[in-house]
Amino acid sequence: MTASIFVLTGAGISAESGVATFRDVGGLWSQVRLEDVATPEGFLRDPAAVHAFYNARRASLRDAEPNAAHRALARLQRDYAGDVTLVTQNIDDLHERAGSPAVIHMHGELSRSLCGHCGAKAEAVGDLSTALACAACGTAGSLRPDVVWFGEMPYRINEIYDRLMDADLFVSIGTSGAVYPAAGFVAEARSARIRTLELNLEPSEGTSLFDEARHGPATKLVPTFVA
Ligand code: BJW
Repeated sequence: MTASIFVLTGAGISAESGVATFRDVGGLWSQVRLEDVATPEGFLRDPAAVHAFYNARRASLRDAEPNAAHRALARLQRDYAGDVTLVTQNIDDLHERAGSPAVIHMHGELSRSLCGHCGAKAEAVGDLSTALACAACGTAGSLRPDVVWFGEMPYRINEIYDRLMDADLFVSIGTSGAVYPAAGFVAEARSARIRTLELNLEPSEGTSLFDEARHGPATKLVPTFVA
């Protein structure tokens, strides 16, 4: 039987597309406090500042292009005979633009808005601001980026665990392993005797838990893995 593959990606896979990571030197968390921009409390305190942070990232994403690593994973999803589950922590759309047919965005998507009042989700066309009203319920000032902040439940988590437990191989690409629950996937895969492989620029926090770790840029490592 053909092996099932579960792939987890993080900010490192988009780094060579010019999208900033969080915890690398010069990364986003050295420029802004995560408590201010990536928590529900930060948004309540200063929604305009949080909108400005995500609007700037949405605008710079328009100039970014998928790289060889995104394209290799799209090829794997299309051509591999077995199941390939692609879960990303990234809120960019570079996997989709590279041609990936199915992507689970466990931390949400920059291109979408979420109404804090009625829960409606919509395409975020242009900048979000406190002046906008929700198209579904009409509440003014209720829109936020549809992303998962600290203290919130990642999306589709039960489906993710089900797919992880069904896999024969867990591959972690471009993530520091600092943020749960994704950081715990390697330990859970190991306890279920699923083979584990890390592809990352440098050893992640959980590197010793992987059966195998290859270190280098994603645009080199991922195409080699897929070939
Ligand atoms: C390259 C490269 C190249 C560079 N090639 N590689 C104590 C213990 C355990 C847990 C907790 C705890 N206290 C609190 C928690 C929970 C908390 C948490 O994990 N906190 C930690 C800080 C400890 N987690 C949560 O609150 C989560 N929710 C939750 O737990 O709900 C309860 C629950 C219970 C049971 C089951 C399930 C859930 C929610 C977390 C939400 C995270 N949100 C963010 C922001 C999203 C929106 C946005 O983008 O702004 O998600 S934070 C940020 O970190 C973002 C990322 O997706 C996430 C992970 O970052 P990532 O992708 O790993 O990036 P970096 O920068 O850290 O690493 C990049 C890596 O790439 C590096 O290793 C580089 O070397 C490498 N790299 N260039 C290859 N070219």
